[in-house]
Amino acid sequence: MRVAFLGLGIMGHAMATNLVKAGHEVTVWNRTPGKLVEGAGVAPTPAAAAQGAEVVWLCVSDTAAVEKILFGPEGIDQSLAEGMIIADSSTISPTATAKFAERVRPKGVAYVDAPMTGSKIGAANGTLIFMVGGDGATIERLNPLFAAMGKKIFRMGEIGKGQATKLAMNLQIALIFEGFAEALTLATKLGVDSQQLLSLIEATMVRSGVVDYKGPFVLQRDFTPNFPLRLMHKDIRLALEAAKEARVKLPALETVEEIYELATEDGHQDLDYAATLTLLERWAGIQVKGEAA
Ligand code: NA7
Repeated sequence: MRVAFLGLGIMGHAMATNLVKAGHEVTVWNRTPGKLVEGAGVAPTPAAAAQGAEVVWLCVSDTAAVEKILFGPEGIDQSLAEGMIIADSSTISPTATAKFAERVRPKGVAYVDAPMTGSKIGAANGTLIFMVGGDGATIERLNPLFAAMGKKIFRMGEIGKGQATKLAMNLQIALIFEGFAEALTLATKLGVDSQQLLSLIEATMVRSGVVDYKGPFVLQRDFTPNFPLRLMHKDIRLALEAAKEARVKLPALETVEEIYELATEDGHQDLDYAATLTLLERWAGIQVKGEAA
C-alpha cells in the first residue's frame, strides 16, 4: 500500500522501517529533518507526504502534535482525498481523537486510532500489540500494515476507544511499576537482597509482565529510555483528564502523578519511567542494587 508515515521517534522509526521491509511504498516525514528510513521516500511537509497516499499513519508525541500535523499550516488536511485512511498510533486524548475524526469525515476520510504496546523492542521486531478504535471494515483494510508492524490487534470499539483503552493500560503499568519500586525500596532499607526478592517475585503470583521486563534493567541501574518518563507522565495526565471528564476518581494515579512531577523537576524526563525509583531511593536514603550493579 502507499503509506505516508509521520513521526520518526523511537517507535515511529522502527514501525516505518517494518512497513518498508514488508514491501509497502512508504514516504516519511519528521518535524526535525534528517531522520531517514532506508527504502522510504522523504517529504518536506506532512501535506506533501500525504499527497497520493492511501493511508496516513501518525506516531508523534501528543495531542497538540497530532492536531498540528492534521490541521496546521502544512498539515495533511489539504492533501486529504476521498477513500483515504488516517491511522494514529500516538497516545493522545480520546475526546480529541473523536473530534479529529469528525473534522475529516466530510472529506470521505476514515479515521482509526491505533495506539500500541510492546515498547521499543516490540516496534523493532514487528511484534507490537495494537488496541484499535474505528470501523471494522476500515480496520480490515489496514490489516497488511498492522501485520507488518505487530503481532496482534484488538478492536476495542468505535473511534476513540483505542485511546481510551491505552490510557487504562498505561494506568496499570504506572501503578504496577510504582508498587515494584516501593517494594524494592522498602526491602532494601530493611536489608533484603534485591536479586533474591526479584527471584521470589518471579516464582509467585506477584509476578507480572511489567516486573519481568523492568526488573533486570532496574537491578542493573540501566535507566536508558525504552519508554521515556516524559511520555508515561503525559499518559498519566491524559488518564487523569479523561477520568475528570467522566467523573471518575483515581486516587492512586493522582499520587503517582506527583512522583512523575518531582522526577521531572529532578531532570529525569528523558530517562526511562523506571527512573521514578531514584526518588524513592533518595527519600529512603538507600540505593537498590542487583548482582551486576
Ligand atoms: P519519541 O521518540 O519522543 O518521538 C516523538 C515523535 O513525535 C518525534 O518524531 C517528534 O519529532 C514528534 N513530535 C513531537 N512533537 C511534535 C510536534 N509538535 N509536531 C510534529 N512532530 C512532533 O516518542 P515515541 O516514538 O516513543 O512515541 C510516540 C508516540 O507513541 C507517543 O504518543 C507515545 O506515548 C506512544 P522530532 O524528531 O522531535 O522533531
